[in-house]
Amino acid sequence: MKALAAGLLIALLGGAATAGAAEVRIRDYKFVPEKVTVKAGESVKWVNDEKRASHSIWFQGERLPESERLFQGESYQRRFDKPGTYAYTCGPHPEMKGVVEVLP
Ligand SMILES: [Cu+2]
Repeated sequence: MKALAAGLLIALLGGAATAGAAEVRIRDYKFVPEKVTVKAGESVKWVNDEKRASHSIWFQGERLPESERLFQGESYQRRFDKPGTYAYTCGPHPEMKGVVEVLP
């Protein structure tokens, strides 16, 4: 039990210190999961699993430029320093939507 608690603590500390706290896979023209939650200072990584479609990550509401198009196996990562709700879409497929919730 003690070892488990220590392991959990290490996992939590590690999560805060390293990038890539959450991962979103892109498949079947969807962001999976559609909503992820991270803490301020953590990053989200998107990976395209599609064989024949390229996608992008676009936080249009913040007037940020669209990410590069991701082809199969390619990824994009963004760090979130401020708490809030960040909605995004895919540039070429506006019907693909996702949300990143950033907790303090
Ligand atoms: Cu797309």
